[in-house]
Amino acid sequence: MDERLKQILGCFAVEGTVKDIVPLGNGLINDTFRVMTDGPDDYVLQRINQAIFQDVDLLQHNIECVTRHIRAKLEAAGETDIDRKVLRFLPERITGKTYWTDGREWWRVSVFIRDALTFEAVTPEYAGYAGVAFGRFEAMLADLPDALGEPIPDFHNMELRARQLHEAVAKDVAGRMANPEVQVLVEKMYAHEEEMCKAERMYREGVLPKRVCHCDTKVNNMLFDRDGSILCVIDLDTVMPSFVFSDFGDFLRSAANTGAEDDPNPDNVSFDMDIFRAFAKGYLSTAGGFLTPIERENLPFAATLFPYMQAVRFLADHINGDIYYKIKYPGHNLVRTRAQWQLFCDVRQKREEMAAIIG
Ligand code: GN1
Ligand code: MG
Repeated sequence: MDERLKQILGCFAVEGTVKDIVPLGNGLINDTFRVMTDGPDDYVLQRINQAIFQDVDLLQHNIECVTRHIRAKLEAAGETDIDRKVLRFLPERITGKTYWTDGREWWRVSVFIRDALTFEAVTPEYAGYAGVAFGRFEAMLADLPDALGEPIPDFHNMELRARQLHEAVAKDVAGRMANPEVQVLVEKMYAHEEEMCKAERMYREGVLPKRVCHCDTKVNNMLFDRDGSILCVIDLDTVMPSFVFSDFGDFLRSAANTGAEDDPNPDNVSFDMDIFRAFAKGYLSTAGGFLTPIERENLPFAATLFPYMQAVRFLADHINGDIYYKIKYPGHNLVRTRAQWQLFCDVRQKREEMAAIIG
């Protein structure tokens, strides 16, 4: 067992004796560990990637507000088993804050939710439960009394992401523009730029609101109970005001993909309409009441936006020399780009079919 990790844990009010610390999950940003104890709870220990989340105080403030609010809502609704339905972060012993830092690294600890399942892929039935859960998550946060900051400013702002691609291409720090395939991908992305920056324009025109959204609703950020129902949504780092498109689109980007996010064979990648249908139905059952007509009619746009945005982000990171996402092998971000681009092309052809389902 890593003694340093054990020492860091000692800064938090954990109960019981630590028995083991093992890597957990496969996030692309933070480092995550499961802490086994002989006490009542196991824990999740996480090193926050401070290069990406530069204002950890703001980050944790958001998370504390959100978890407190959801907990109060669940209590008011008379729910049972609440500790498995909302995350709980431990205070650091001296400062009482929900993170510890030595000025070089930032760490936090939450209670590990027992007997929960995570998936990289779901059936239509489970996608339906996920839709219900995301709609409910957004509905619960609609009356959040606290103002949330943006832990990553303009996180899902497509205009910013497009600009970042242009900057990466102009600087070409890693010499990757020499690859003709990269040039072709860049040109293809530029060709769709105006179309895909529609949400920002609608926002400026005052016809599209921002709401508190999760902004990282990929399928492996949800915890399922043994019976298939959703326990809770985890990975709250990016909860912030955004367009509802964020949660709707990013879930489908991951769940409706018939291949992997980084599938080396783009032929495996397509957009599964059965997942779309089930998820949209579930989502509209809980979110339908608060969505404006413009939000609702643009849900098919949202399903196209996120594969596009992710392709742009992966390609920009490839061109920048792989400085943002963890990679498992050289060229991984280019492989991810190809797969997301394939998904975008496929989902885009299904816009009318999606619109007919949304109604
Ligand atoms: C990152 O940390 P993780 O793997 O849940 C990223 C998301 C991307 C996702 C792609 C803060 O999420 O925006 O959609 O990778 N998170 C951040 O898999 O950039
Ligand atoms: Mg995650």
